[in-house]
Amino acid sequence: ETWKFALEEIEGSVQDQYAQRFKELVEERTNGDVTVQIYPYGALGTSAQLTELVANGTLQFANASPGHLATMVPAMGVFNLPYILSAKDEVNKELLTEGSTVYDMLAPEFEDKNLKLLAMYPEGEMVWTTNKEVRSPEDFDGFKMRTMTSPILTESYKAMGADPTPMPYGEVYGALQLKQIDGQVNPVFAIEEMKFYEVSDYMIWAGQQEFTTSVVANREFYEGLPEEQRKMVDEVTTELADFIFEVKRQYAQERLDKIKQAKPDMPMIQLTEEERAKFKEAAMGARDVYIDMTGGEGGEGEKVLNALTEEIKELEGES
Ligand code: 6CS
Repeated sequence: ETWKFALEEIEGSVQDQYAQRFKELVEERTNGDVTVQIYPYGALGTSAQLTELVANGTLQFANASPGHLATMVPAMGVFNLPYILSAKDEVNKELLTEGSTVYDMLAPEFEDKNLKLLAMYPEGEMVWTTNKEVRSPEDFDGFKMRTMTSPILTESYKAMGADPTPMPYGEVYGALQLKQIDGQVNPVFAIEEMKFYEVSDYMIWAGQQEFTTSVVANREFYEGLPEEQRKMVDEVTTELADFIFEVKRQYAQERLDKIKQAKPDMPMIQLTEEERAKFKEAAMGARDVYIDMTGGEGGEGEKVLNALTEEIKELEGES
C-alpha cells in the first residue's frame, strides 16, 4: 500500500524534513506494508489544489498552511492575523502541538471538508523582503506586497498600509524579478531556498509572526485505517513535534548564514519596538474583518480568536 504525502515546499525544506521523518517512522512501524511517497512542491499543484486533492482522496496527506487554507477552513485564518502569536517560541510550540484551541475548536472545522487535522507546527519567524526600506505603515503606501492566498492576509496587509497581491508560492520569484510585486514575506529558510533574496534589496524583521502550517489527511482514509495504524499515525505525528521544532530552529540560523554569505551587502533591518507597535496597531483592524468573515459577532471565528488569545496568555504565564 502506498500513502501519498504532498508538500507545499521544495526538497530540503522544513516540510520536507517532516515528511521524510514521517515516511521513515511509518515504514518502519508497518514493517514495509506501507510505503510513503512524498511529492515536493511543484509536482502536483498549488497549496490550495493540494488540499483539494486530499479532500477528494487522490492524496492521503498534505501540508495545508493557513496562509492558503483559510478559503476552505475560514476559522484557520486566525493564524494569518499579524502579531497574534506569542513572541515566545516555546509558547507557540505548545499552542500548536497540543493546544485546546487547535485540537478541540479548530480540528472539527476540517471534518465537513472531508479532512482530518493531524498536526500543526511552526516553521520560523516571517521576514519581509522588499525593494525599499519599510519602517512604518506609511512606507507601505502603494507597495505591492505578495501574500499567500487566504483573503484574511490580503485584509491584514491592507490594514498595515500595503497594496496586497495574493499569488501562489511558485510565482513569487518571477514576480519579484519582473517587478510585478515590491516584496514578499516568508520565513528565512524559505527566502534562502526559494532564492527570494536574490531578487530583493532588503530583509526586514517586523516581529510580526511565526509561519505556521498544518498536516491534514483525507478523513475517510484516516477513519478507515485499522485501529492499530490509526494509532500509529497519531503517535508518529505527536513524536514529530519536537523533531520539527529543532529543525526549524536550526534552519533559521543556517539559512540566514547562507544568505549573508551569498549577499553580504544586503541590509538586514530589525524594526524597533516603537516601529513594530505602529504596524501592530494598524493590523488590529484585520481582527474585525476576520470575525466578519467567520460568522460575525458571537460566531465561530470570534470564539476561536478569543480562545486562542486566552490560551496564549495562559501559556505565557506558565512559561
Ligand atoms: O509563501 C508561501 O506560499 C509558502 N511559504 C512557505 C514557507 N511554505 C508554504 C507556503 O505555501
